[in-house]
Amino acid sequence: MIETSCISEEFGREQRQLVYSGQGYTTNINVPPPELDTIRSAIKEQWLYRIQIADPSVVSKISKNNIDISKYHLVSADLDHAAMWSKTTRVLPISFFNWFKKSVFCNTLKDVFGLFQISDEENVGWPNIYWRLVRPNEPSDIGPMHRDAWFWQLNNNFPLPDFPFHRVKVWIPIYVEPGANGLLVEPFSQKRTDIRWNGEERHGINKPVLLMNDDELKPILAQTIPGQAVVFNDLLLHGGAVNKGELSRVSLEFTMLLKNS
Ligand SMILES: O=C(O)CCC(=O)C(=O)O
Ligand SMILES: [Fe+2]
Repeated sequence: MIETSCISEEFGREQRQLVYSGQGYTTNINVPPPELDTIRSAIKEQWLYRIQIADPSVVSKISKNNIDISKYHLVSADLDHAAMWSKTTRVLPISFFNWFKKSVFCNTLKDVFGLFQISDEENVGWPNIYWRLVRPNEPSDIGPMHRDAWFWQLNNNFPLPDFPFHRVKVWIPIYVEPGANGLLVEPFSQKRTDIRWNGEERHGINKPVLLMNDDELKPILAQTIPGQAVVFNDLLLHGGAVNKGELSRVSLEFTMLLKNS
């Protein structure tokens, strides 16, 4: 059975206005708590499985001490953290996508934005819904401020749908401490025309480099609770905030390729 959401036309119009022509994002679309539990289980399973491959003794330590993914920083020193979490290891399996596409959350997005596909920029063969870990006080776990559109401009090998489309990004906090960690956004920055940046090749991937001084950007930390998504314009400036909390921050992301109407 396909779950249906029960949002009004007006709610949908307001959210689209916020994303496309207002502040550039909305935080009004939430993952219902039971669905957040399912997402947490799926991420934890993939996290543990990857650690099992890297070093089974760390899995024993995790089980014995009942360490949850939000306490990952307690075991990451036993692992080759920098090497083991390439993006493809964090793309959830197709079975997850098959559950997700019938979820209330996914159907709410469809009711607000219309029909969409989720992009497969890692070329794994199914839509890329992937998670991210940001440990406390680890500046190297976050990237600089950017527009997601830059990645698409720099990489012309990303598979595309067979319909005219535009992109909107979805970022969902899974374990987050509001005010201490999460996503930085600059409201209205999708409209800025003064942003200087460059492309640079690193590890065979073209990555954008921001050419702005810190005082030229005005990022704020999105105050979101677990499950409260940030749905944002492809041109919005955003980035990870250095984690000033107690827990490892876990978030989930995907890009909607929305059918132009
Ligand atoms: O979670 C982060 O640190 C960055 C997220 C991001 O860049 C995105 O969702 O596009
Ligand atoms: Fe991004």
